Amino acid sequence: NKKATVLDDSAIRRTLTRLSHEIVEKNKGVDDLVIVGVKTRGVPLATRIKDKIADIEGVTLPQGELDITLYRDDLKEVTKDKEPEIKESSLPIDINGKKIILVDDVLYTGRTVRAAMDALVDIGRPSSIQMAVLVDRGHRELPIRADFVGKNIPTSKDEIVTVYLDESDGQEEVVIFEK
Ligand code: 3GP
Ligand code: 5GP
Ligand code: MG
Repeated sequence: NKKATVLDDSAIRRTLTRLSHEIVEKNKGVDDLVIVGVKTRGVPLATRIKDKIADIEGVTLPQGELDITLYRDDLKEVTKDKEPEIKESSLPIDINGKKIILVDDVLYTGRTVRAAMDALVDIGRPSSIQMAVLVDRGHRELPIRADFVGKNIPTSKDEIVTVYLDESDGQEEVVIFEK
């Protein structure tokens, strides 16, 4: 039950370009940055940001990924279920002293990010963890925020923000659906 397109292909491209510039600006360059995508759609977004930063700064950052399992049968029951847990992580380098840029498609309750932060500090001691998301749909249940937000989309809990990316879906669009 489609309600509205909130980002089309050019809007997604421009948004990621802006986020990439913001990341470089806020960090005064790219020293010690490591890009980490949250599976699944955080991963292609992380790759795109890494590529854009390479265009901007001439440096290709190390990239890793985290696979966080939600243990949810019904996505509506996000909060009633168990906490999300790390299933797998793949990090290319020692993250001690590194500035981690976590990348995900949608930020909602914040529980996935919390699990991701847990995993990262288990693995090493990054000097900082920053969060970049394409869409912040609100409804946080933890004191977590993103440092870099593509678009704030105020949603009701009955809505679903669906992110389609070429790499996984063969199209580029962010759409709001009514459940
Ligand atoms: P992703 O792999 O692109 O991150 O959360 C697991 C998957 O379910 C996510 O895919 C996400 O796109 C999709 N999803 C769609 N709507 C919702 C929702 O309302 N809540 C959650 N948790 N996931 C959703
Ligand atoms: P949180 O843990 O913050 O509730 O949810 C974050 C994770 O769940 C993200 O990885 C995201 O993919 C997924 N998610 C939560 N809500 C939505 C949503 O409305 N749309 C999409 N596409 N993903 C969502
Ligand atoms: Mg995601």
